[in-house]
Amino acid sequence: MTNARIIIVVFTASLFVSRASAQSETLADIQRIETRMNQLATYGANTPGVMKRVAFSDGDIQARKYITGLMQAAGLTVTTDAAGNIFGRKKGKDNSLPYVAFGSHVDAVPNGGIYDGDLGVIGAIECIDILNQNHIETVHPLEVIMFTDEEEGLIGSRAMTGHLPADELNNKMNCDKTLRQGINDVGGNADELDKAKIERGSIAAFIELHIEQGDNLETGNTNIGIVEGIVGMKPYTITINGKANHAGTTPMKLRKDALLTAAKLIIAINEAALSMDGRQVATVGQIFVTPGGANVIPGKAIMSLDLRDLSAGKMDLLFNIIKHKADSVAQLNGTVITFIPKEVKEPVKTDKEIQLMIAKAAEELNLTAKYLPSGALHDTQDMAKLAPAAMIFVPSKNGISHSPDEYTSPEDMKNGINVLYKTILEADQTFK
Ligand code: HGY
Ligand code: MN
Ligand code: MN
Repeated sequence: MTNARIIIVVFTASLFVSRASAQSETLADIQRIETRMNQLATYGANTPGVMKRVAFSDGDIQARKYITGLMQAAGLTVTTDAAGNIFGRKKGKDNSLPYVAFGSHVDAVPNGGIYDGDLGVIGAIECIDILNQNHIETVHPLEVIMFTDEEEGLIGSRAMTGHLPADELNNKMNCDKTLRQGINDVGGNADELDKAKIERGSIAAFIELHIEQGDNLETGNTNIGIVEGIVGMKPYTITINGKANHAGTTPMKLRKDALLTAAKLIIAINEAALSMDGRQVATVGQIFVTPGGANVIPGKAIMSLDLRDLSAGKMDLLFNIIKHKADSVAQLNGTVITFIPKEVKEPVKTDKEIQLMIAKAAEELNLTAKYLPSGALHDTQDMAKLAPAAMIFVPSKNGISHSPDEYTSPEDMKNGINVLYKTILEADQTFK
């Protein structure tokens, strides 16, 4: 047989072997993913597809039990830390090495959707199942993390970084419990939060799969988002003190109407955010008015303020514009406006090396990918304080999230999980 023919035979054989091994590699199982996502979605939903699983609620506690069962069935050793974070761990060849970690959260906003966070937790467990099916033992030990109460201030991941101050434990949460009660109800120990703190170096790399919660991927017809940065957030509680009085006998010019001031301030906040170039955002999501009688001029209003941008300086500038406008509104209305700052979340750049791993994984899977920032907060921004960290996004239909209309297709979920799986393997080979 001539040399040329031998080369062709060898080349064809090697092609066959590589294609066969590629085909023999098990990847994400859409049926299993959908079954688990649909089961998880039943916990805390009073009507199908409408999520009420706020942290520490009965639905959250049921969801935690379900996820713990899936972790155990995948052969993971499951533990809960003092903040109620759940860890599913799998040994590697060298357990002296730090963990390659991945995960997300299952708590939801009131009346939210069924993909925000859930996909990252179900996807993480799916990756463990795929590793088991492929009989792969990684070099590093692996750690699936399900964080406590991501939606009300990155509670669990902040506890892991030691930034959950004890004075927050008395805060009332969406489930109507104090944070202390909630943490204790889900198996944590609010009096020993310091034990939840982990040191930099105990995790080699952290990756989170998440829905985009925006429409960049869908409008760009792109399969995968490689998150280059996560916005920071400057949250405030705004109190407005006026004077409650009779709605019928108080002349318009003598009123100190707290709700009128709030209304004008909300418009001023919106105008301030629109007045600057860039992607900064400002939101008033909550407002409480007292005394609340239809025939009583509102004496007090309390509202939330959520400022976000990739630049901390931009957020400061936006706040100063808002504060200036608030001073003139208060003066005009004879009311007093106070801004109470809450825990600031710094903007975070994700790890470039893991970004490249995500890009490589997408390419290997013949998926399109693009770099983009995250306008939503994520536990990844806390994990980035502890280890190289990055995020994988998949498309959200019409860019909708924090709403019962939130939707991500099974194909997009499968793509995201396969990219997560290959990124985990690459991180295992790369990080020491
Ligand atoms: O509010 C957020 O950005 C996130 O979804 N918790
Ligand atoms: Mn989320
Ligand atoms: Mn969310």
